[in-house]
Amino acid sequence: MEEQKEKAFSWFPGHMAKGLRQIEADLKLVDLIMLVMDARIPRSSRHPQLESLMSSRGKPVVMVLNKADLAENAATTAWTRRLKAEGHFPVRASMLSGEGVGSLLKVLGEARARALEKARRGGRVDAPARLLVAGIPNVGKSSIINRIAPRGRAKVGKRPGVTRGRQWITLPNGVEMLDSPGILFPRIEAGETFLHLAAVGAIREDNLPLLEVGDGLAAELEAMGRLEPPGPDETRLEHLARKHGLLLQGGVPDTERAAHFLLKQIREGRLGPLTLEKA
Ligand SMILES: Nc1nc2c(ncn2[C@@H]2O[C@H](COP(=O)(O)OP(=O)(O)OP(=O)(O)O)[C@@H](O)[C@H]2O)c(=O)[nH]1
Ligand SMILES: [Mg+2]
Repeated sequence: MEEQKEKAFSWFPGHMAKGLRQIEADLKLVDLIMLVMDARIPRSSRHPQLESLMSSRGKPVVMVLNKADLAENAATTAWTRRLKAEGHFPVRASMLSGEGVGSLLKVLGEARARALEKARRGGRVDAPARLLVAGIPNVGKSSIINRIAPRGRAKVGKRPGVTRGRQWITLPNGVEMLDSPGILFPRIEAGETFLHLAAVGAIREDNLPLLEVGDGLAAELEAMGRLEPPGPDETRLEHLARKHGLLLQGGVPDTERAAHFLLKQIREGRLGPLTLEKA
């Protein structure tokens, strides 16, 4: 039990606890929040603590279902519909194709108009619209800023944890965007959410129990009919290793490399559009 607890906590590094406190403070400064989610896992990429902080502040939240290019089209449509029905404001987006960028710009334009109106009512001439971009690691927060800002300068990278500190980026049209480091939940129980966060690269691979995660995801993909089942005398990872020639000396299947290979295939969309969580 104690060991289990420690395990669950070890996915929440100190800088993420700090990140959440920072966001709590930053919420006071902004007019609008972009909660960036991963369209492949719209359930697990939400952030309950972050959302309750946001709703307690009463600031409008736009839910960006990013990486839609990697997700199944119909599934993303179903999610958009469901989130709307629940009273949210979802925008499906891809920073690869540029899908959704127009909608996000429109939202920013409206926020700017509201900020101006508020400033004028207060007797001032001008006021920028301020916006916080937040979400779990590696969902594309910085990429969104770079797409929107004409001279985007937010640091982007394949691994989670690329953005270390908060950074304001000023747009020429009177909008200021605050990039924030990705944050996870303090407790992620082993199980589906954990597997899915691992699959989309929200958790650093060197923090993962690679064999368990690889086997769990292989089982899920197999059940979805997206991965060939193993033979009777081999495990899923052994099968995958043999199939892709990932062998140790003596022809022994390298299950660790097979798990790494599978994760990489999922993350990079090599298995085709894939939505792990359906609406
Ligand atoms: N296929 C695809 N890749 C994307 C998309 N958006 C971002 N990426 C890639 O995802 C990776 C992470 O992007 P970032 O913008 O650094 O993500 P982030 O949320 O700022 O990550 P942290 O700062 O680490 O929390 C990069 O390799 C991006 O090129 C998208 O819509 N589609
Ligand atoms: Mg970033």
